Amino acid sequence: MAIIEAINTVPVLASMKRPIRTASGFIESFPLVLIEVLTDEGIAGRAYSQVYIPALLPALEATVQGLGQLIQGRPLAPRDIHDHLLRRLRLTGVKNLPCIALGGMDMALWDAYAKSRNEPLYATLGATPRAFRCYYSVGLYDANSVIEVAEEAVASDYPGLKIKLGFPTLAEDLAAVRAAKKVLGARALMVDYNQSLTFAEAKIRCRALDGEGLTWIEEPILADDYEGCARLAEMVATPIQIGENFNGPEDMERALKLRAMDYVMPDAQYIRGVTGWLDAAALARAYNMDMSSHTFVEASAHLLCATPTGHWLEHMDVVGNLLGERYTLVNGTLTPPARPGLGIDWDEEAVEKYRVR
Ligand code: SMN
Ligand code: MG
Repeated sequence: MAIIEAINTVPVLASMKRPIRTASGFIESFPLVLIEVLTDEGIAGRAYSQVYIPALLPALEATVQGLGQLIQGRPLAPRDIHDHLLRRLRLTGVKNLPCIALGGMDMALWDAYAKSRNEPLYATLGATPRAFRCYYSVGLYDANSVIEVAEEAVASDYPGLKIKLGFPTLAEDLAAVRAAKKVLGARALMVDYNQSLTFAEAKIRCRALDGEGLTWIEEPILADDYEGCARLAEMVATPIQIGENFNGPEDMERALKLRAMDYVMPDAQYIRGVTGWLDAAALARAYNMDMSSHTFVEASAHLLCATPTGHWLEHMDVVGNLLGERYTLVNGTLTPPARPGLGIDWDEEAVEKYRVR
């Protein structure tokens, strides 16, 4: 079995086609740490971690490098390494930066492992490739500006669109929803409050949105207020969606036990990479709950093929400008490439252009 020889990192600020404005923050460009795991057999596993605030990018890179020191010299066995790191980090805890650093590292390790078997990741996971339906995920747009992004979604034949909500008034939220629906017609519309409402305000707004035929209402209140989410899910007919902030499958299990949501959408890094995702997919099957992805388009395209209750793929193109070969949408669906591993191949010139040091 190959041995891990080195872990290299490159911090970048990836430009986005459209910056992401949410009711809880603003992402102009995406702070990423590109992670490369090199083995003694010359294999390079590639993935990335992302943090939403540029000022935290150095801390994330240092955390990835710290984890790298803990795994150098070990055999390329992603599950063993995952468990080793959880044990070594017991005193520190694996939440937030350690969690997303581990998640990105895990994805790079599985990329290397699949490459060592010369097969795409979906094949290593025992799955066949599927053309997964995608929704176009954008930021906060009012009743006027949302028309353009909704038209873009239709023009690219996305079967769904997700917009952010959380304007100062409910009337503005409803106006944006109705303007988008007018353009979308029968296509799906999801909304995302990014944890911006109090429970009292969430009761008012989610009930008011109930008649709008939305596919889901995402993170209306604080992501870890599972009891509050469970109460909302009981009160509101529209499905409540959470999951991008689960730090590992353990958080997901706690939320599931409380029936905190109708749908679940783990984030590939926060759920702790491929290893964590597979545990999460098993939980979603056990609770018979539809499971969607959150960002990390490239890894999610593979992982959803190995997810029994796979639902939607969130299409937010974070690294498209850095890739040598993009993941192309076909009629609003995405199929993982048949290239070995995740299929991520950085365009070195573009990486140089966006790197921050
Ligand atoms: C989101 C949050 C942070 C960065 C990108 C996207 C959002 C989503 O919660 O679900 O797309
Ligand atoms: Mg969200």
